[in-house]
Amino acid sequence: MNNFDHQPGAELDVVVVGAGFAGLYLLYRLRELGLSVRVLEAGSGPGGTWYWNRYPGARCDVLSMEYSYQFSPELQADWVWRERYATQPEILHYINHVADRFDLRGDLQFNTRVDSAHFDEAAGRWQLTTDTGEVFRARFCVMATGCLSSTNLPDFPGRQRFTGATYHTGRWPPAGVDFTGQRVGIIGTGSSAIQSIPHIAEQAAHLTVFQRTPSYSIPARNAPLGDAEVAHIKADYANFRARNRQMSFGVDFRLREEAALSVSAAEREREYHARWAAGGLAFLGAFSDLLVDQAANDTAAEFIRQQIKAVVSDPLTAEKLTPTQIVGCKRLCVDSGYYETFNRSNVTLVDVSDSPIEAITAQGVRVAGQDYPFDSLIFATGFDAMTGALAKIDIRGRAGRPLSEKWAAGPRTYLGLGTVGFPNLFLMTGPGSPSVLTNMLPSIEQHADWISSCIAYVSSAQIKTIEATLEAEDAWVEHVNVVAHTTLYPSCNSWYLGANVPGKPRVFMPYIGFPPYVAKCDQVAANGYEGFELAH
Ligand code: NA7
Repeated sequence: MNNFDHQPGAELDVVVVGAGFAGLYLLYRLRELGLSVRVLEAGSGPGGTWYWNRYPGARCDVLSMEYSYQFSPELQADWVWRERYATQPEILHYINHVADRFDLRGDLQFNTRVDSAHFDEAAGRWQLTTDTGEVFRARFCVMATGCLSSTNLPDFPGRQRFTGATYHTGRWPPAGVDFTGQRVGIIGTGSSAIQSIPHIAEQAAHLTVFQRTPSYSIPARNAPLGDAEVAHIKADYANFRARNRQMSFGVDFRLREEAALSVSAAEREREYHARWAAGGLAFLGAFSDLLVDQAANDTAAEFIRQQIKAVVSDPLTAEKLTPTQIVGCKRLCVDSGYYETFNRSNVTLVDVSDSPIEAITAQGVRVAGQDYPFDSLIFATGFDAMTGALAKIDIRGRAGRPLSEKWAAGPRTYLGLGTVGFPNLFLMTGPGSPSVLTNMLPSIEQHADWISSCIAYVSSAQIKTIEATLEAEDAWVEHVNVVAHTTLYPSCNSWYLGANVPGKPRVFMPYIGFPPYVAKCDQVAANGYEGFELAH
């Protein structure tokens, strides 16, 4: 193991940006190679999205026995998850445990935000500057900056005028917030809002929810993990993991092979009821064609609409909460008591789909001429997903060309791992890779394994630079797009498409299909990194 003690201005083999799940595991792999590495992280500790998203009720929507590293059999044998779906504090505890257990902290530098990353063509080095005034030079630069790390805060007129407290779910104060006795407003009804609303409603004197688009949400049915269930998985963890890696999303949705309309209406109803009762994202595995056939999707959507109607007592509120779009097109939410919360007398739903938020005033929020006064206002308005964190860094490649200029019409990558004009730069779970349409953990491990093997190969073969070819990149971008258009995903205004951020180019960013993607990456490596130019 290399315990490289970084001196200011010293040359590194690799500089990694971000100490979330991706940055940590990549560091582990690169250290095994004996490389000098520095991981730069804006937060005061490891965890990435799990460091920042501390809002009440924050939880992963992938089962904890799956949402964890698999690179170390000892780690996965020893670690004990307490609940089916892990809470944010438990996940953060796990990440800190991993940092300690594998002695990673020596190469992690916190409270350091990377401002720029420029490729010095003459020297063949990346040079990074930080908000701490430091400069780092390295042969390779890896952006492990996360898919959901750059918050989206819409420019509501008058936003600065509000005199009460404001919060963004993705930048929650570590000490937590006590809303007892307060009038609280929350803008947004995506996953973060759906998880936090039931908790905030229990504390606040009154909670007002501003909804632009209703989301579909499936009950989590969270519960403590039973010893027998854990023992069963742990007895054969490696095969459990191997099986799940063969699933399209890298996670077991218990996919049923029939098409929705190939079975009787009664059978469909039975299946949906069973999935609703079991809870979670596996609802989407009810039939093989829910995400590719509109008529099939309609049957699932209609089932969920009926559940909302059955849970929410006030018919007008139920109607407002009822989505009309394609289910699963925007990320499906997983909740604990979300719809039930609207039966509380201290919760009000305000539909802003027809009359957008007019202004934020000193006292609160104005919609359609009506003022809603608050003590605290929460923005649950999501993220500039997948490209947002990269866009915040001044990244420049050959001839000083900014990445923002190259990606002006949307991100262009080869395999989501590299981009033409930016040699020796790797992206982890970048646009064009399966990333957010998978269980992130196996995707992260697959990328870290691939990138570290690639760096080992390039270093041992005395190759100076590795860079995607334009031909390979163009073909991959086209392929990602073609695959996306065989599904229903591109048909709604989701963050997968960048549609949630005004002015962001509308491009479907994740690659759909984990197993074919892994096969392609393996084939590229086996063929001497085909599609990349290796320059001596
Ligand atoms: P999401 O899912 O992007 O949700 C953001 C919410 O904020 C969504 O309901 C938006 O409505 C709403 N929003 C955004 N801008 C506005 C404006 N200008 N006015 C009113 N409402 C607005 O983010 P989350 O943090 O909840 O979840 C992100 C991911 O984290 C999630 O998918 C999981 O993977 C974990 P819209 O739907 O755009 O009409």
